[in-house]
Amino acid sequence: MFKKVLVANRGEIAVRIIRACQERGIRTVAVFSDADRTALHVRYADEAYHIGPPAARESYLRGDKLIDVARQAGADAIHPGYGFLAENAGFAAAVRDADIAFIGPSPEAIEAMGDKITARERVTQAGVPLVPGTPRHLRDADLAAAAAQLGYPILVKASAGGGGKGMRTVADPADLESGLAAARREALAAFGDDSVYLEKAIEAARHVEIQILADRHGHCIHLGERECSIQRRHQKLVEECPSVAVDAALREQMGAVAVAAAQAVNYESAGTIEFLLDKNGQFYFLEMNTRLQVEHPVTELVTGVDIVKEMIRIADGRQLRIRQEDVHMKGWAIECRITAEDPENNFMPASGKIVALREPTGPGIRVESGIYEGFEVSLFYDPMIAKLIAYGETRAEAILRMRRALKEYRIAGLKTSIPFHMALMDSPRFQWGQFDTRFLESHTAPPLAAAQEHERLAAIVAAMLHHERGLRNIAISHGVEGEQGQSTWRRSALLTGMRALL
Ligand code: MV4
Repeated sequence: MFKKVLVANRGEIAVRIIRACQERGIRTVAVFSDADRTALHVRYADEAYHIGPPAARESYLRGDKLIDVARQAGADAIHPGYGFLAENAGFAAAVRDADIAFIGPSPEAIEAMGDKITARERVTQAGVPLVPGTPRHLRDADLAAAAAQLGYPILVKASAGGGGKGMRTVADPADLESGLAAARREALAAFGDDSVYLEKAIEAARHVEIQILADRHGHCIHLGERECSIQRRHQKLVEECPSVAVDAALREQMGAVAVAAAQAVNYESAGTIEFLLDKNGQFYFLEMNTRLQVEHPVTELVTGVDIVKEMIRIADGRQLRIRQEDVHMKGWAIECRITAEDPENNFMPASGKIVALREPTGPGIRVESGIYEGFEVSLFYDPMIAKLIAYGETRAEAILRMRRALKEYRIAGLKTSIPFHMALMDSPRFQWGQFDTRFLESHTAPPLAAAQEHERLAAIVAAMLHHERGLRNIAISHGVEGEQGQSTWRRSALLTGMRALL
């Protein structure tokens, strides 16, 4: 087993990896920029090395320096965490060439999945479903014919785009010509390439992803799904495991497809296959994340698997010791990303000294934090400063514990996303699990007539009170559209209903 691991990251994820190493008896090496001299990961590691000024490209992104430090410290492995160099195939290759183990997938797998077109080709051959669409580089006349075939609404996507950039919905054939022209203009301005392609628009889609683990001996398993539809501008804010939209049969199907996708690139380590899931339970491959993800703890709590420890074992060449039939999902976990952002001011990034800090604890609560009282949060890095994860026997219990923990949480000195999460946990549509990727963007849904809503809520609460356990999800109604004018009564009725399920 490795004797010493260098953690090429900062913040909560560096702390998480250091903890896994400590438990395994592996010594740890931290690296830090000028902004992180006194950071938590530096304090927790056995040794720490300064790698440069605050700007990431001069510190945490300097692969050459990181490898030098690993050599100097005598580390036999490097864990990249997420972000920074985690999905940089060149870095993974350089680490390998330096005779240091990379705790992650091979450079070849990172490269194959990092390129959208290659990834789609490789997984299609393995039978993974993609959203029906056209090839790239068709002319407008051919695109119009293809659109008619696919059926409206369609989505125009920039060939060179990604992450939702340069995406545009066309609902009506009459708008296709102008939609294509506008999309080409935007694509040219953003990517220097006006090539676009079409996909059938998946309406009211959820973002559901499958966690996989694969060793280098050909074993690959999945650890079920995570629901990640609560996003704002493609930044996830809340994740949960399992998803209210996935039952055991769908989980088995999606899991098998995810394993096939991973095997298509001879994947090794922990990885995630992202899907769009539509209202009818059809799912479509989006992309594969070839790294440990921010939201891995929700899967850990529900499956009991320590994903970071498994990554370390796998990188050491061991065989997976968990078989698919040994993976059982029990209970429900929800994660709120605590960011230094002002939710009341368009999520404006915040910075400053943490002048007071009280982190929640108690039953079912896990906090993954990169901060302490006195720490200075800068604007140099990602705004996520901690993660709050609540576990419960049921989704309702997880939500009630999350509410309780959010109320206990005190971070003084800068604005955080905590008030946003409090409001979200009290939102009926969230509580009922009735949301998709548009949830945070849409303020357009008309509120139901008050009386109708009242009646429906009464029926829901009555049903909840009459159901004993066994209800894993509190989404027992069709849910209401919109939530403007949420009354105190409404809120307390839901809480009563949820508490009745405990
Ligand atoms: C889609 C889609 C609906 N239909 N494709 C956005 C980012 C990019 N990776 C894929 N995205 C989407 N592609 C079709 N054919 C809806 C989205 C989408 C989305 C996907 C995942 C997570 C959040 C999202 C938010 C808005 C739109």
